[in-house]
Amino acid sequence: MVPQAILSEQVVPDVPPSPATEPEPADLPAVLSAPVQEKPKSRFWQQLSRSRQSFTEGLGDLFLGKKALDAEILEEIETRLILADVGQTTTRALIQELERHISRKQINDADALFEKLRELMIARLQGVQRPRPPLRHRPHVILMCGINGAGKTTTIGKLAHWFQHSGQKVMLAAGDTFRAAAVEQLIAWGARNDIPVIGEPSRGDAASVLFDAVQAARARGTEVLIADTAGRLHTQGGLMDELKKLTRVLDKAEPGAPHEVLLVLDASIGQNALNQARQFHQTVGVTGLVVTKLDGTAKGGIVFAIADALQLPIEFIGVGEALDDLRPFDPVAYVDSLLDRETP
Ligand SMILES: Nc1nc2c(ncn2[C@@H]2O[C@H](COP(=O)(O)OP(=O)(O)OP(=O)(O)O)[C@@H](O)[C@H]2O)c(=O)[nH]1
Ligand SMILES: [Mg+2]
Repeated sequence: MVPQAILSEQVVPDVPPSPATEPEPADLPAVLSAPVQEKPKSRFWQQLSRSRQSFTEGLGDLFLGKKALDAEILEEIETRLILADVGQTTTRALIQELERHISRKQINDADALFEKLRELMIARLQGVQRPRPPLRHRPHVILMCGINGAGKTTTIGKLAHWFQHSGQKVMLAAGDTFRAAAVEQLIAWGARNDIPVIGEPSRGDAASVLFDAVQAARARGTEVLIADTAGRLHTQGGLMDELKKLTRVLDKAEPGAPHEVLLVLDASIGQNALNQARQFHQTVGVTGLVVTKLDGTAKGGIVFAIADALQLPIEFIGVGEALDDLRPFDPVAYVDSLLDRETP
């Protein structure tokens, strides 16, 4: 590529030439007449900017112009991974794999090292990538759970939009009966998506709301029913039992339901997400994860720790508060956005 500075020197002179001397565009060599434009970065790339910074700050300089491999490079990579909250275990494993490739002379320069790091990171995430489960049941019932403020209700709003966009008829169940405001919040998401919400602010029993919602979904031929639940700490035994009870009630209302239990994890809490996930999984059998708030955090590396430690499918990631800020998890796009690379 011709550097921008050289182009501007030749195409945009300080004093504009007179029209008589200005060459027609056709006379210019193709490379000079073409407007020089950097490919616009995707919204997703921009949303991951904080995590990307934490990954690549320093790394770029280290790789730039450096051909020989030395301990300094590996140490810097290790530091970057830890800072981005990849966690000790996964970081160690990645560094050891890089060392193995270096000692076998399979990697000989910094470029190859960077490429191998990318490959290893993608492979780890691909281990928890699954195709979306088919919608074999009508209604396909999804139960959302997670600690307070993880992003459950917001994710439901975005998920409803995603299903609708793929042509499904969706209904929501306001199973967070602890707070009247929670029901109102879900009703607002329902209105935004123009879909029905079962539940009223005054109803106090989550189990009966979910039961009624399944009946209503069946009666209306709804394809996907998404149930909200109250936030609870994984350490609150009574509330965790209540969550288990909700799964039993759903099964009674529609045998086999819930067909998915999605645990919503807030990426910005870093390593604490791991313990939460283990407890929720033990109690209700989580089928998949949604990792939220990846747009506001520098801890995007937590996704690798989650993948390694839990081996649960990461179904979606949340990268903002707008309706279309939920994305099916794509390991290649994710790693390339973190490492500041363009996905081929
Ligand atoms: N930046 C960003 N904010 C998010 C994302 N997901 C949720 N939020 C915000 O996080 C806050 C909490 O979200 P909620 O959806 O209310 O969380 P919740 O898990 O339902 O909370 P409780 O019902 O209180 O347990 C809200 O301000 C959301 O807008 C995300 O992916 N990115
Ligand atoms: Mg909520």
